[in-house]
Amino acid sequence: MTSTDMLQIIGESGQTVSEDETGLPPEKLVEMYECMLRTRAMDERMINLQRQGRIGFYVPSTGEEAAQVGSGMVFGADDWIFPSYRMPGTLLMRGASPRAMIANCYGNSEDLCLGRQMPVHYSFAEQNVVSISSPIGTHIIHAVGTAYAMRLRKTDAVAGVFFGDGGTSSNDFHSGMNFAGVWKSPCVFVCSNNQWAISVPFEKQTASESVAVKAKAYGMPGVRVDGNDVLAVYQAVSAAVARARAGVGPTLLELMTYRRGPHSSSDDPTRYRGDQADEWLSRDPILRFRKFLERQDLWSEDREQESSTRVKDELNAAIKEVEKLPPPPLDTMFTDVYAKVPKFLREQYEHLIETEGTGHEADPDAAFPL
Ligand SMILES: Cc1ncc(C[n+]2csc(CCOP(=O)(O)OP(=O)(O)O)c2C)c(N)n1
Ligand SMILES: [Mg+2]
Repeated sequence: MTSTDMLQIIGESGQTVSEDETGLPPEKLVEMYECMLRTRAMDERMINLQRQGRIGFYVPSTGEEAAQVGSGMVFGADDWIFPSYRMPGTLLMRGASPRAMIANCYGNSEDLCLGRQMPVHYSFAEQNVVSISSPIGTHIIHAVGTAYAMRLRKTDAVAGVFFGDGGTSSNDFHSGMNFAGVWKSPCVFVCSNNQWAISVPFEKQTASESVAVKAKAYGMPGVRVDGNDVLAVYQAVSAAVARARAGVGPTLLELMTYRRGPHSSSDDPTRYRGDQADEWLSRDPILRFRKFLERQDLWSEDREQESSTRVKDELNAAIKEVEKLPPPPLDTMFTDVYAKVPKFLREQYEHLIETEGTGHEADPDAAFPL
């Protein structure tokens, strides 16, 4: 394969175009499909909430569901996930609860970060999902180090790190790839090449013919994958995880996909791009997988109706409940930071308790510090 060849299993009409080596049983295929539907429904619902002023910010991922769900399915419970901000499907597939994700976007008492993180910057300690970082690329070196630590501890756990095409221009991408190549850190680098880094197109991001080709310089395989083909993604990530787990070394995967929507709810892509997004509508990853399942008699119009109604009802019920929750208790600003609250924080806490309710702290014209 050259660095611009692309692994594809499902063609655009749902037909199999190369051997399906995934060995996934029918119930797993259906589970993946439903997770893709849930991811899309969540995207639509959350963007609407943002437009209605009910949450402050959201990062949509419509069109990238196969890349997310196909990779989320692969990693084991003891593996580590270092996600990017545009991959709710991976987290859902790993067992993260939609309710907790919604609570994070409201920053309320059920938010696992207790309102301390930006919306969409989830972390799920129980699922070994490390907190999403806003600075692009910084989590790449964390993943490489964590994976290496797993090896030192003589476990067979691996780390998966997810980033975008823009992330490959960060210093940390190169440092991380270099360290992982030299030390054979059991790490899988997953780049979702959605062609855009906010308003910067891929061809302005790099002079390389692909992201995958960059792997060669760091002494690891680089594989380009059709990121809108959930089975190709699953197969490529599985092979990379198996390779890392066996101690052979890291792999760089480039999942070719497209960011159909804006970068975030704060962005307006009509200011910098034409209508390529329309072209990608016909390569919709959900539609393609649906056609594949229908060819195998695993899906039907009736099942589609039942499933999408159920998924939307579940989301609406979760939103209704989460929206009623209060903000995080005030004292959690001070607790839950250090194992033992240090003296200076205790003093600040006591000062806050003294002043709370006096109106003093709420005076917008008061001199800083309040
Ligand atoms: C170190 C750093 N530089 C710049 C930014 C601003 N920024 C936020 S997202 C982004 C684009 C990232 O693009 P990509 O990696 O392709 O991910 P995508 O948004 O396409 O999923 C940039 C430049 C940042 N968050 N961190
Ligand atoms: Mg991108």
